[in-house]
Amino acid sequence: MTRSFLFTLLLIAAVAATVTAGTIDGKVSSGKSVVYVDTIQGKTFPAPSQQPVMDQKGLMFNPHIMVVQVGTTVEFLNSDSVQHNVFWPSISGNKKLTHNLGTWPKGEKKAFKFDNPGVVSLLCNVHPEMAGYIIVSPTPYFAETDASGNYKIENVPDGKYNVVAWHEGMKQQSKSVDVAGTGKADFTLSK
Ligand SMILES: [Cu+2]
Repeated sequence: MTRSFLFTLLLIAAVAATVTAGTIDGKVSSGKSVVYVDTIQGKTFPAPSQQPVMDQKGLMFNPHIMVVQVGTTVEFLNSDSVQHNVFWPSISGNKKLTHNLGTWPKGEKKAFKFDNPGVVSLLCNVHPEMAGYIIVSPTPYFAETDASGNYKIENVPDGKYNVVAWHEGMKQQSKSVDVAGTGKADFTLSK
């Protein structure tokens, strides 16, 4: 490797670090929520290679709420000794995106790739009391709040974005945020 090539690499790394250094933070009312940057016009993102696991354990979806980037493949695992089913009636109310993954026994899993952003309401037709959520974010810029509602979205390039806050059982809310190094958005959600 020549010295000038190395220098160019360092320069590229430095510029990249500067460009991706931004954050959006704030607070959402009422407990655990999900906050994400909505679709950015003319921008797509490569599908993540990570495959998170949505477990069914103790007759519950675990985690109860999961947030992933669009294009993510989620593995649905059954850790109980009873059979579980996984289906969703819609994604963000769009019934055309309904899907039934089937029913399977302990230790087996099935994968599904989420190519449509939105709120996936997970249900099990064996146990009507079971419910979970996968929030499919259109961008890689998302975060879950802590229990008191604080969140921080990292690595957001400078720009103007619509930021969405979602909470189970509440009306989701969208706000315009300018990020110049940092951006801030607080949300008060209601039913
Ligand atoms: Cu079940």
